[in-house]
Amino acid sequence: MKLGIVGLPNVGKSTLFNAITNAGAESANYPFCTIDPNVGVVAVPDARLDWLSEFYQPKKTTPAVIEFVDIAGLVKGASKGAGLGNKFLANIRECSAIVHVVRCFDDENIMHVVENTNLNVPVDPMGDIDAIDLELIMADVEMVERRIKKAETAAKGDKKFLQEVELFSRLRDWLNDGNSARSFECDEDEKAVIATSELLSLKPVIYAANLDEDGFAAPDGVEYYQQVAQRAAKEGAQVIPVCAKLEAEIAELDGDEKAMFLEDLGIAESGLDRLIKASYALLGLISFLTAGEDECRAWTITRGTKAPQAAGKIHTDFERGFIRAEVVNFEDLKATGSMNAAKEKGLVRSEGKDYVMNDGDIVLFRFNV
Ligand SMILES: Nc1nc2c(ncn2[C@@H]2O[C@H](COP(=O)(O)OP(=O)(O)O)[C@@H](O)[C@H]2O)c(=O)[nH]1
Ligand SMILES: [Mg+2]
Repeated sequence: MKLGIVGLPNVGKSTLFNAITNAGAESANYPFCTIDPNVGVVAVPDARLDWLSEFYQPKKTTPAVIEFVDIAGLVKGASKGAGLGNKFLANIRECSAIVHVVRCFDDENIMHVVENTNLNVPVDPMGDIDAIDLELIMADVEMVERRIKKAETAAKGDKKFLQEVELFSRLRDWLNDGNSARSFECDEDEKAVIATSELLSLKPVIYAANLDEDGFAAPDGVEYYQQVAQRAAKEGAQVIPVCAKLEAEIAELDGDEKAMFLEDLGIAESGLDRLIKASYALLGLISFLTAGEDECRAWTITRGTKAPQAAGKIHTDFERGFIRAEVVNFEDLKATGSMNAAKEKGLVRSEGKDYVMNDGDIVLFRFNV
């Protein structure tokens, strides 16, 4: 599952992407952090995995990863073919969620452009968000129009498709009013139908508010940031303050240096780490862990996954021959200090095939094939 980094030109997308890719390179165990120049794989920061790795001193530590794509070329008019236009929109279509970078810093040396890439206009986060949203919405209108036509044709043979015509017509009107598909109100069945249409403005979004260093140190006092935060709150979306330039510098530091640098800045966690974690959550992903002297590892599953399917992430045999899972949640292990102590306290449970995995479960699967 990939996240697309979108935004107007010069808002800091590539700077942020490079920071992300560098951070990936730093977590030594991931050999190919850049698949192609615009796609980067990054380790998901996980204090639990760090703790386990410290505890077991394994030969290998393997983090969970997610992919980011730097999607360049979006300007106002892209849905009509301006900039990289449709190519850009196709790139977003392949992503499961969107990180929308919004420029929240002034810098007279860096042009702020919205439509004409030669025309410098004042920094305006709300205008930027509207401009990008509108491109996604206009692209969606075209998709929905096509869907309506198809349903109309199908309805000639089977009346049940009239419902689809009606639903997508309502959605088209909503989009035409400048609203995102995300905020379209309908019942669960209708939602499921709309979900099959791969609309851009339906994808979940996180706003990355790109501030300068001073702004990043105290984002709540920055007017630009407040605007984005309010907008995000209204949409039920998250906003993460970042300073792309600073993140790029932080990403070049190793573990201890990084901790010291952040402490100097008075922040507990880099914006990038927060963004990566929030992105992971936005995709509906959680991690379970396996731990031992050979390897400590975080595995990615979607929320709601049951034990046998989680086992299948490790090996298909684990799923096929699943017997039970021995589970202790990380917090219980940490509190008791060791696996044996956790066992003595009865905190290591034996779970069957209907067990729904929790984030941070440490698991040993029993199987027989
Ligand atoms: N002052 C300042 N400049 C930044 C920041 N982030 C990016 N820039 C600069 O803005 C310019 C455009 O950034 P870039 O990442 O290439 O933007 P993109 O077009 O969105 O990919 C570059 O010169 C960056 O160095 C920031 O946080 N503060
Ligand atoms: Mg760029």
